[in-house]
Amino acid sequence: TKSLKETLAAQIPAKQAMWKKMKQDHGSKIIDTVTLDQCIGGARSVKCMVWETSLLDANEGIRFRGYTIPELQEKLPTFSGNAADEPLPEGLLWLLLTGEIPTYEQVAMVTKELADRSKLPAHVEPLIRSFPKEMHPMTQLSIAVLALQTDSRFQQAYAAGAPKSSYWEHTYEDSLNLIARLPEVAALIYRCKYHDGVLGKTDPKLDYSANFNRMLGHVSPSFDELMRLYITIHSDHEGGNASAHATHLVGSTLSDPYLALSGGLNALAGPLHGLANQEVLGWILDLQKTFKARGKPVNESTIREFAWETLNSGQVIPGYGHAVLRKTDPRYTCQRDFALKHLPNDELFQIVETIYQVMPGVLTEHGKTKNPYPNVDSHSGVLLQHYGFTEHEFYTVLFGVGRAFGVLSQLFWDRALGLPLERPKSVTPEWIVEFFKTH
Ligand code: CMX
Repeated sequence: TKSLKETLAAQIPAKQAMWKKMKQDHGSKIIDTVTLDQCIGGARSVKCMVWETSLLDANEGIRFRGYTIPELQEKLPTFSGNAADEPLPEGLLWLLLTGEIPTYEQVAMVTKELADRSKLPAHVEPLIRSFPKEMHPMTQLSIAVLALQTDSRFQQAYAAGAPKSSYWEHTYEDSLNLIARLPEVAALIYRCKYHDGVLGKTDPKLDYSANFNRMLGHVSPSFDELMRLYITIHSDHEGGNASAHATHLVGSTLSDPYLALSGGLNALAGPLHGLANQEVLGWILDLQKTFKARGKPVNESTIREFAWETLNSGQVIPGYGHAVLRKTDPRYTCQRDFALKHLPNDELFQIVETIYQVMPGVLTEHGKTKNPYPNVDSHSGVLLQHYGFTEHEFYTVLFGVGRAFGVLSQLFWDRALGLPLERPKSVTPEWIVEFFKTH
């Protein structure tokens, strides 16, 4: 069986030729136009970037290399071999990189390859231990990823004059090393910030997700299943979202994958993006506390009341709305299915269910958001809480570990295809005024 790297090496020439022909045949044709609203409105839906690994449809949601989440759950290998279990993220990585559903043997090779690459450079652990306890875990993660960069094969090869045709290889090395090292980095941040600073023991018979859980200090097989699903569904959401786009943009300067991913993680750390998963849990806990103090139960009526208080104070409802999606996020739906299977009677899950009944109506009445339905961040926190993972300030770090799988897979193809520096055009308000004098 060919290794992942050999499989990719074999794919590159055909892929390069495909893009070359596409440019020759269609390079000067128009695929989109831009309105002034889009120019000042965050470039919503402007088609101006290619992304190999996934595509987002406003109504159907995400497809990874053409596969929906339920299809991934059906087709990707599982840890137990039981098809009803959750997919292994190692298999997803193979799919994101190669476009092909891997066999069990190929997935086992990736699990081993990641384990073999997982040792951190010596200075990283003391650095993480030196962080002030009050530093946000996402800030710690971004700094730690930058600290790993001393080991960048891409940076070393570039400095030594490596030819452009070899960039993919160094990007592959860095990306795999980085994905392999993220669990220990994240677990160190977690154990130092919230616990005794001691990592749990890994087991070579276990997979990436279960070993991540062991290092974090969790030993439940059901939580291992959740971590596998969690990493899989958080990996990629096409190219225009802020963390993916930031990684792609930074990488387009031939910054190495460490510098690029750190940039993406900084984007993920914003409350309108990945930090929303922390905010959602905070919102639910506030809701519980507020109505306990008011001597009322949490039900449809009090949730509606609390939602309006949030909206009337000028804040957003975290976990609802989306820049692209116009229906319930399938990443939400699969987490709901997980809860129905593993924790149907959990109190917080019941609250999330009730919020789901109420919130689309409230947001529709509020009349601002284009999408009144829940996104991925609306559900993830209550699942983690169920397994005793209560430190919600840490949740976006888990999103970041997952997101690395998608954005680094794309970064590999950015370099293999020789995609250029990203440099869109900006204009001044004066330019716009002048333009409309004649248009
Ligand atoms: N609660 C209240 N108002 C909301 C809202 C929400 N959940 N979602 C959107 N709106 C408001 C916007 O703030 C905007 O108001 P203004 O006109 O006053 O600026 C208006 O509705 C129109 O926004 P939109 O076009 O529907 O949404 P955007 O593409 O601009 O923004 C997003 C998308 C996700 C930032 C927004 O829906 C939001 O803030 N949601 C809450 C935060 C959240 O859950 N983020 C996580 C998204 C998933 C992820 O990346 O992890």
